[in-house]
Parts: sequence; structure tokens; C-alpha cells
Amino acid sequence: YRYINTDEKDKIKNNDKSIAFLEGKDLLDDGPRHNSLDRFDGSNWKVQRNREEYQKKMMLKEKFARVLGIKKPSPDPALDKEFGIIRNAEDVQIRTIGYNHHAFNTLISQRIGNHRDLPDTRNKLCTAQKYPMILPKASIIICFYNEHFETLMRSIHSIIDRTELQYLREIILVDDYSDLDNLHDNVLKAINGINQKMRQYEEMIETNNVDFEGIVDYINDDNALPRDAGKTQHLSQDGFNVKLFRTSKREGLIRARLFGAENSVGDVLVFLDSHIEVNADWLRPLLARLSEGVDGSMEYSTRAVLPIIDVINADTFEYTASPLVRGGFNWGLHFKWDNLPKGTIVSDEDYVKPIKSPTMAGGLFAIYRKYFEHIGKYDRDMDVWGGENLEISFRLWMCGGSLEMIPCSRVGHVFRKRRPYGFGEKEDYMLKNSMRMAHVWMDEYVQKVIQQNPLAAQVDLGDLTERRALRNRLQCKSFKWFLESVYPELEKSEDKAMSKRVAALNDPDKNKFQPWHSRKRNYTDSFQIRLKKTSLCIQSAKDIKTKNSGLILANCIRTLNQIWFQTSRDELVLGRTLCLDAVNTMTPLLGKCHELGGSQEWKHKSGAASPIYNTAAGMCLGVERAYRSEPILMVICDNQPNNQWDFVRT
Ligand code: UD2
Ligand code: MN
Repeated sequence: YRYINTDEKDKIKNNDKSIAFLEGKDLLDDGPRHNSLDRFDGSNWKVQRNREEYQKKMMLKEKFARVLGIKKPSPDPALDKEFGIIRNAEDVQIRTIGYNHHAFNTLISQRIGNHRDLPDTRNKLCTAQKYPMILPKASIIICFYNEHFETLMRSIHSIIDRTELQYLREIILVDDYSDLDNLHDNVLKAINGINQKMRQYEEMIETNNVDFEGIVDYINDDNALPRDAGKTQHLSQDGFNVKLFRTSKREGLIRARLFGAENSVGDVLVFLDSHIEVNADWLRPLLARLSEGVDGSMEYSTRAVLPIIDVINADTFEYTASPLVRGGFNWGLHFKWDNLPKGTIVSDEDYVKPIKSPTMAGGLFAIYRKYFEHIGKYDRDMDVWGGENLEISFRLWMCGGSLEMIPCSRVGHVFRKRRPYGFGEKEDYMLKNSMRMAHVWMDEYVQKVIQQNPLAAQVDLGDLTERRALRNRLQCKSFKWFLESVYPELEKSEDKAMSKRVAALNDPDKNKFQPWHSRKRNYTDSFQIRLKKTSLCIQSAKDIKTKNSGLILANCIRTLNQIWFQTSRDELVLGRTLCLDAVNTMTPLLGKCHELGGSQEWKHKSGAASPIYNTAAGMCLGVERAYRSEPILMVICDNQPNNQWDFVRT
């Protein structure tokens, strides 16, 4: 296939055997540029005009898009900071168990449900980008192990809500032998419901017999599952399906992905994590870049392409844009984000062009299936988690391929501070996987790795014959070549000007995955905080400059250690010095202001009788008894008198 503009059609030679899809506004005066199904057959130059049929189809599609895309608007936690509020003991339980199992705030995730609107984080130029109408079809592969049900379902629904189905062959879910209660059955039920709706959609498109009124309610109702949903898979031969597979034992994400890929049928594989939400028009830019240059004589391109990974905050589920950064690594073999090299972005256009990246984070990328196979898939002997991302990155570059980020494609991912799985034992899977990688791909540079971490020399590597044979067969370049040509920046000293944002992206452990504020930080007000119907105020237990000091009730007097300054970023700063902080979930304390929201973000009404609610903790400020010297605690926000506060202007 070729895509040509109508004003270029004379350039095609008569003996050109390709089929050209014409783009051009003079074909359809009333449609946008790409909407032409008109087709040139190169051998006889006959234009087949399917305009009427095409327009009819488009109209139907549009209507259906509206029907299928109906989102029950959920409060967006970014707008409603009280979304995570804990109101009773059951909420506490959901939240606590959720954090233990999943390491993110399941209470909020569950409250959001299957659908929500997201801020469109793309560059403005992205909406004006043009893509060919015919693109390869994608199989999306999502592996999960004990994923939180509602979060997994929203990942799937976000794809259906925000992807043009004509480019989607299937979503393949690989359950990596999860053992959470009923998870597998619940997922099976839910996807059978989705598939059945898809079959109805197709049938109606086919017959053009559209009873919108009848199906709107049905499609809109995520609970309206067919009675046999648990048993039958409502799959179609050529339509879009969500398919669920299960491994026969816990395989780890690397073999689970291989299993998914082996069971897929699309032209392109798109790997995603199980706690993601895709943003507007995320898939087309990936497919378009992949298919560039692919025609009758070439089945695939030798690229892997990456969306920009936006941040879904693990504590608040706020969705925020990530800056344009690219993937690197260090000699500890850890992935890290790097600033773009100087000169990457010089004009506006550069914000939408593909950007080469030395490595990928691992979870989200697209690649032609045939090329994935050709280039050696993944190393089957890597277990559980880690290392596969650098392995495939080095392999792609060294063996003739490339890795690019596509800025107009954005997908949000829940970054968490710890991973909620081991394999039971204490084995370091990442180290073993990484060392397998290093011994196959890094040549003499393995020594650098061992210098950095002497333990790495003692790892039992297993058998590497197959992977070494692969490198030989593909005649890949040396690691030295990779360092010199693809990642010369590695050996350069850290850029001093490296922005705080990139540092924060690299440091999830330090609770820095917080929303990035464009709002200027300034003081807007000051007051004493008095317990309702008393004359007791919140005061620091020690002097106002002592970090980690707790807080107590004291008789209200206008001393500095009772005067709180409100900032435009919802912080409460005692005497303009330290910030009220809920990092410790039992008792609030005074911490250094980190300006990252979350544990230092407090919501309250101004004036009388307000709860004081912390965004990250989901809890409120309260006391057990209204006495002098009582400690201030984090309590359930149940509107009891002991957690209501008056804000008394000073
Ligand atoms: C990152 C990648 C992740 C993977 C990993 C290195 C992103 C956004 N994420 O860590 O995709 O490349 O680095 O290995 O780039 N899973 C299983 N079986 C297991 C363990 C995990 O199926 O035994 C699933 C899990 O449910 C999830 C995916 O694999 O969907 C990735 O795991 P993760 O989210 O814990 O990894 P992450 O994002 O910390
Ligand atoms: Mn993940």
C-alpha cells in the first residue's frame, strides 16, 4: 500500500503495482483529509469511488463511538481532592489491605471505577498530526499477577474508550497464575460482558440496523453481564476481542509476555502493564511510525516505539503529564530517565517528532510481531521481574534495530514505591536477569558492572548458549559500539542543570511521584486552628523550628507556635517555617516543606467547623478528647465534634 496525495497522483507510473490510497480534500469535499476510501489500482488507474458507502459507514461509526464511548463521568481525583476521604472502618480496611496487596490506593481506584476523563497531556501540535488511514492492526498484551480488579478493568476500558477499534485486533490478558480470591473468574466474567457488547456492535454495523435506544442502556451498564458470562467466551473470528489466558504456573512477567505474544494474531504487538490508562489517540501515532516505509516488499520495520509514560499517582490517582525525557541506565544496571541531549528540541515541531532513546523502561512499547520474533523475543530464562527491559533495548540497537519515543502517544502508569511480589524466597531476580543480559550483550563492560556490585560476580547465570547463538546469528554490533554511537552521554558527568523533575521521576522511593504544580507557591492567609466549641488550638509540641515535632492542643494564645500560614498549594506552614505533614499515618508532625503535595496537602473550608483532610492519607486531623496537651492524631473523617476545626484569622 502507498499513501499519496491527490496532487501527486500523476507521479505514479503506469506500471506501478501498488495499491494507493488517496488522501486529498478534493476527493471528499465535505470530509477531512484522510477520510477517503477511494482507491487507485496501479495496473489500470481506475478510481473506485466508494464515497457513499464510506460516508454511511463513517456516520454509523461516529454514532457508535458515542454509544460505546459513553463514560459514566467519575469525579476526577485531580479536581476533587476529597475523593480518597476515609469515612468509616470499612474504608480503612479497603485502603490498608489494598496497600498491602498492591502498593497503591485501591480505595480511590475503586471509587473511580471503569471510566474517567483524563487531562489531554499531549502537545497541542499533536491534534493536527496526520496519519494514514490504513494501519497495521494491533494486539495489546497485558500480563498481570494479582492485579487490583478495578484498576485492571479501568486499564482495559480506557483502551476501549480511547482507541479506534479498527486498529485493534485484540486485547490479550495473561493471568500469570494469580492467587487472589476470585480474581480470574471476575476478570473472565467482565471481559465476556465486553465481548458480547462488541458482537452486538459488529452485528449492527453489519446490518446497518441500528437500534440505539435499545442498546445504549445495556452498553452503558457495566454490570449488565450476560447470565452465562462466566462460561462462554463471546469471541469473533475477525472482530475485536478481549481474550483471557492463564499460565499453568507462575511464570513471571517475561515468560507471561512470551506466552501472550505466542497466542496473538495482530500485525503489531503492544505491551502494556496492568495498571495503566491510555490517553487520547495514543495508538495511531505508534502504529503510523512503525509502519513507515513498510510496503509490499517489506513486512515490518526494525523499530520499537514507546509512548510517553505519564504518571498516575499511586496515592491519589491523579494523572499528570511527564516531561519529555528518554531512557538510560547506570552501571548498577538500573534503568533511569535522562534529560534529552542538548539540541534535541530546537523548534516546536521537535515536540511531536520521534525521539531516539537508548533504553526503554520496559512496560509499554509496540513492535511488529514478526520483528519481535526475528530479533529474539525475550530471554525465556529470566524469572519474575526485571532486566528484560535493558536486554531488549541493547539487543534492538546492537542488532540493527532502533528504539524511539513517540511524543504524541501518551499512556499513564501507576508508579509505586515498592513491588508487591517476591517469589516467596529472597532471591534477587532482577540481579540474576541483569547478569544474564550482561554476559550475553555487554562484552568487556561486564567488569564495570561487577566493580559497581561485587555480588554480581557470584550470580548463578544458568545456560546462556541459546542467547549467545542468537547474538551470533543476528551478527550484532559490540557493546562498545552501542556506548559510542547510541549512548555517549552515559560516561559524561551528570548534567548539573538536570531538572528537579527528572530527578523526581528517578526517585519514586522518596515519595516524589507527586503532582507537579504549575501554581506558584505563595502565602494566602494565616490563622489559628481551634477545636470546634472549645478555646483549644493546635500548637507544636516543641518550638516551631524543631523538625518531626508532634502537635498538641493548647489554650489559644497568639504565639508563633499557633499561627499557621496557608499556601496556594494547600500547605499549612507553622510560623512560615515547617509544613504540617501526614507522612506518618498515625500522628501528623512538622516536616521540612517538600512542595510536592501529597502528605503535605491539606483540604479544609475557611471559617468555622471544618474537617482538615489530608490528600495522601485520606484521613483528617482530630483528637481523642478535648483537653489541654492532648496529641493531635490522624482520624477517620466522620464529622465527629473532635475532628471539626474553626479557622480563626490572625
Ligand atoms: C517496569 C516496567 C515493567 C517491567 C519492569 C521490569 C513500566 C511502566 N513498567 O516496572 O513493565 O518491564 O520494569 O521487569 O515500564 N507481572 C506478572 N508476573 C509477575 C510479576 C509482574 O505478570 O510475576 C505483571 C504485573 O502485574 C504488571 C507487569 O507484569 O502488569 C509489570 O510489573 P510491575 O508493574 O510490577 O513493574 P514496574 O512497572 O514496577
Ligand atoms: Mn507497572
